[in-house]
Amino acid sequence: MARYLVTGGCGFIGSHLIERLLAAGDEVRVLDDLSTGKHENLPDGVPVMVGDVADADAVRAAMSGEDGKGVDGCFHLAAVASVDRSREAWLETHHANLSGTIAVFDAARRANPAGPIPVIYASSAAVYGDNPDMPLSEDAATRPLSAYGADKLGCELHARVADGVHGVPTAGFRFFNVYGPRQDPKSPYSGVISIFAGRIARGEPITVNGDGEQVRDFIFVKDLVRYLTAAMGHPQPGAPVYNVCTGRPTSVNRLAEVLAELSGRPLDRRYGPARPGDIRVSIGDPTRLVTAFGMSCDTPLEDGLRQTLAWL
Ligand code: NAD
Ligand code: UD2
Repeated sequence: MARYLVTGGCGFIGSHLIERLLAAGDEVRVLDDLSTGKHENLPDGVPVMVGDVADADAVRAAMSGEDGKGVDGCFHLAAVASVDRSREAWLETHHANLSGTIAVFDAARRANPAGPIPVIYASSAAVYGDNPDMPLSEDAATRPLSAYGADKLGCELHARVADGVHGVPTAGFRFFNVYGPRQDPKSPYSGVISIFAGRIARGEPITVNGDGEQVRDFIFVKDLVRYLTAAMGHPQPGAPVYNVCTGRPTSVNRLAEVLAELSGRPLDRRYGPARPGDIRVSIGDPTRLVTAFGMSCDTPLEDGLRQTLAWL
C-alpha cells in the first residue's frame, strides 16, 4: 500500500484516478480549489484540502499531511483545463497551470527526508498546436497556439529541470481528447462528447462548429488512468513524455451520429460558425506509450460512449 497526493482530484480525470488507486488499496489525499471539481465526484472519506496549487505553502502542507504522514508520490492534475478560459484569463490560468506545476515539483524535492518523490503530471496534445504531421509522435515539433498549450509545454520543460537539477522523477502525459462519466455536461468549457451527450439525452439541439469534418482522437478516461498508475510504479529518469491517444480519427459529425444512435434519440444538429483557432485534425501516434507500458487505449468508442450516456 502506498500513500499519494492527487492535485485536482475532485475533477473529472482525478476522480477516476482516485477510484483506481483506492481499488488497489492505496491511500489518497487531494488538493483542489473546487473551481471546477466537486466533492460529489469522490467517494466518502477521501480527505480533501481546499487550496490553490500555485500556493507553495498549501502544496507543501498537502504533501506533508495534517497527520504528519508524508506521501510516496504525487499525481498532478490540477489545472484550468480549458483553452477558452486561458484566452479569457491569461495570467490567472498561467498561475494555476505553470506556477502551480512548479510549486508541485518544488515541494516534491523536499517532501520526504529519504529523497524526492515522483510526480506524474498531465500535459496535453495542445503542445503540438497546428503541427500538421499526423499522426503526431512525441518527437513532432511543439508549436502551441494557446496560453493553455504554452503553459503545458512549460510544465514539460520544468519537469526536465525537476529531474535533471533537483532529482525529482517525473512523467508527463500528453492527453488527447479525454471523455467519460463525470465530465461536466453543463459547462460550456467541457469536451464535445459530454456537451453533445447531455444535449442529445435531454432532447436538445446540438451545435456543430464549422462543417463538422474536423477530427479528434478520443480517449476513454478509464483507459487513461491505467498509464498514470503504471508510471508511478516505475519512475524513469530523463523526464519522459508520452502521448495518450488511440491513433484513431473520429469526426465531430460522426460522433454526433453515433451518440444519437446509441441514445435512441433523433439528432437535431445545427451548424454554427467554425470556432476561431479550432484545430482541423488532431491524431496522436501511440507507439511510444504502447511500447513503454505494454497496453493500448483499447475501449472501443461506442463502449465508452455507452458508459458515458449511462452515467448522465
Ligand atoms: P477538471 O476541470 O475536471 O479537473 C481539474 C481539477 O483541478 C478540478 O477539480 C479543479 O477544481 C482543480 N483546479 C483547477 N485550478 C486549480 C488550482 N489553481 N488549485 C487547485 N485545484 C485546481 O479537468 P480534467 O479534464 O479532469 O483535467 C485534468 C488534467 O488533465 C488537467 O491538468 C488538464 O489540463 C489535463 N487535460 C485534460 C484533457 C481533457 O480532454 N479533459 C486534455 C488534455 C489535458
Ligand atoms: C481539447 C481539450 C483541451 C486540449 C486540446 C488538445 C477539452 C474540453 N479540451 O480541446 O484541453 O487538451 O484538446 O488539443 O477536452 N465542438 C462542436 N460543438 C460543441 C463543442 C465542440 O462542434 O458544442 C467541436 C470543436 O469545435 C472541436 C471539437 O468539437 O472541433 C472538439 O472540441 P473540444 O472543445 O471537445 O476539444 P478541443 O479539441 O478543442
